[in-house]
Amino acid sequence: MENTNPEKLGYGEWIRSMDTEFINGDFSLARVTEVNRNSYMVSDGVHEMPAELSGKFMFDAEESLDFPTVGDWVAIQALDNYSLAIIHSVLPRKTLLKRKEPGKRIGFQLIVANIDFGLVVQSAEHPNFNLLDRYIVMLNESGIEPVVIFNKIDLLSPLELDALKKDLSKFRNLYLFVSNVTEGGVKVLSDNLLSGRTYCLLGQSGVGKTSLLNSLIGTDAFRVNEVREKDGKGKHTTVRRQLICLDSGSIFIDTPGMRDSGISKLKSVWTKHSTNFQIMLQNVVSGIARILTKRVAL
Ligand SMILES: Nc1nc2c(ncn2[C@@H]2O[C@H](COP(=O)(O)OP(=O)(O)OP(=O)(O)O)[C@@H](O)[C@H]2O)c(=O)[nH]1
Ligand SMILES: [Mg+2]
Repeated sequence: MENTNPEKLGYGEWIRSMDTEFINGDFSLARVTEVNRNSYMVSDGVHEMPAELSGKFMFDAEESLDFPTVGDWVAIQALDNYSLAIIHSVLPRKTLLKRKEPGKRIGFQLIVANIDFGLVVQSAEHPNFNLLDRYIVMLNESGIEPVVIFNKIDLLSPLELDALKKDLSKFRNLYLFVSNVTEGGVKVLSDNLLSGRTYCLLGQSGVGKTSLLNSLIGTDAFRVNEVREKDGKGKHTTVRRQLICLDSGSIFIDTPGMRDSGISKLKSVWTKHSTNFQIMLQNVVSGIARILTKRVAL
């Protein structure tokens, strides 16, 4: 692999174990950084370029699951001095986050692939425990570690913060409080991000996912927008999923706020009394414990 840097994109042992089967001859390895309807952006860690699917790929693809999504590793052929890539195949996925397509009986919309941690962001001012529940179920079913983040704590009075902590007693304090305004909690998160791991920001529009990404990067690189005062809901500022490499070595995927209906079809199994609740709680615990205590060098 000359003049490429897949390590920057999270290339590690897992993908190394299978890339020789897919990457040979004229093909090289890249990761999908953006999807816009049927056009793609891919990166090999040095060059980011638009990409199209090969004719054979289009012919062979049978269902939505066969198509690339953000975070996928793909075998490409770079053309015209890296101005265009042809995608020949999608490498097997470590994890896949998907949801049922609205209105269709069968069929999935792919959200992101190959992520290690799902950062579920909520506004501390307008928490939605029901939705949080469903995000955790969705991540759990996909084998992705959830990390729960309550943002905008600067908007709460000390009394309101105490009340929220009480509501959160079922998390046994395993969540992070952050503020992009005071930057409280941002350093804790940033210090504990693992190099080479992929994190996906999830949550309703307006909760501050992109703002958190900007705080982590330390610039206003990505666009954010005011929320409606009435209910604190956002206006869907981020319109597409995008993969970004942080200087610290971790990889982030920002997503547009999912409409609540998008995941409301999921049956919640997370009730206080079920065994599943205990299992999920343990997963949340291990997810956060891992993010907070381990730094893994790939
Ligand atoms: N007070 C306060 N406002 C914040 C904080 N974080 C973000 N905001 C504001 O919340 C609004 C929405 O932020 P975004 O980062 O665009 O939210 P988002 O979750 O990316 O929204 P979508 O892209 O629509 O999904 C903006 O006006 C931000 O300035 C915070 O910690 N405190
Ligand atoms: Mg956004």
